[in-house]
Amino acid sequence: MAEKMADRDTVQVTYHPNPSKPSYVPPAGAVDAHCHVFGPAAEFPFAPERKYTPGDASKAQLFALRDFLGFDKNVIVQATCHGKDNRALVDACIAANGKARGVATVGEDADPDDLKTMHAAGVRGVRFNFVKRLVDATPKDVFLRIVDKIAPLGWHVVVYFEAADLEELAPFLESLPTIVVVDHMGRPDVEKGVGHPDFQRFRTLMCENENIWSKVSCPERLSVAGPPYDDVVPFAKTLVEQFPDRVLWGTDWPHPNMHGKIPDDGVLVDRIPHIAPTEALQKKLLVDNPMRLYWAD
Ligand code: 0GY
Repeated sequence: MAEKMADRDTVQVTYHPNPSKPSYVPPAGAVDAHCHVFGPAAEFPFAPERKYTPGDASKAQLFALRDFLGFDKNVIVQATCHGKDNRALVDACIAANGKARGVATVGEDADPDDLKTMHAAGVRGVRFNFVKRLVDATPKDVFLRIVDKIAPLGWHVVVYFEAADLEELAPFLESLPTIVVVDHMGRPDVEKGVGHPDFQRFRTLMCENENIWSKVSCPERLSVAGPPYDDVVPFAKTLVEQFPDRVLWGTDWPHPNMHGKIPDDGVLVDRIPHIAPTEALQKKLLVDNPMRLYWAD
């Protein structure tokens, strides 16, 4: 299901001005493992090749939301609107004082010294984006050369793609030597149901490749029913129960491109006990798994 894109240069503020306080209290040390910072544009301009222009969403706002929702740490993921300019991400990671890690976007020409500097700031992975409305295509051999550069640092690869593209992408994903984290469960079409061959293909991919993880995030993007996103729960719950040690959860704040359907972050947090019904599963999802992947060193 494609998000509706606004005109490229129309500034879209896509976060709730006043999210509700969730009833669910995350375990101590919980990590929001998928969120972004945007700008401020005056300090960190958006990329000329961007496909949308978000409103500023600063590190201070992100950290305030983290505390308000009962989380302890963030994994900040480079969004396409900043292209390969990771300065806003690195700035936020440094300012978080050990409470944030980052996933950057780099090119095959990335300078090894710059990668080391990013590592020191908290970057632990790179993101490869295959969503056609967000990026122009990058050849797979370029991605493989990037992997050659980042793998020695112990970094992993985060991939974002639509369910319809999985069949074509699977051999590439299976060839990657690092941990591979799939954003938003590979964006299933929730109207097809968890039993559909498309979602089975995704489960099989995870079954057969122990290095492939999934974020069980973004019900607000995938839902047809709308809040509280009950139609997405079976997908996330299936993955959490089948792969409890390879799932991550994130708010996706500030929800790029969700203009018109801006989610309440408190409602998103209150979905967690529905997708991870036991305290043991919640602790793996929110603490143990992200700590192992992002805070091992
Ligand atoms: C997300 C989703 C989106 C955008 C980006 O990098 C991005 O621009 O990730 C989207 O529009 O689906 O994961 O935050």
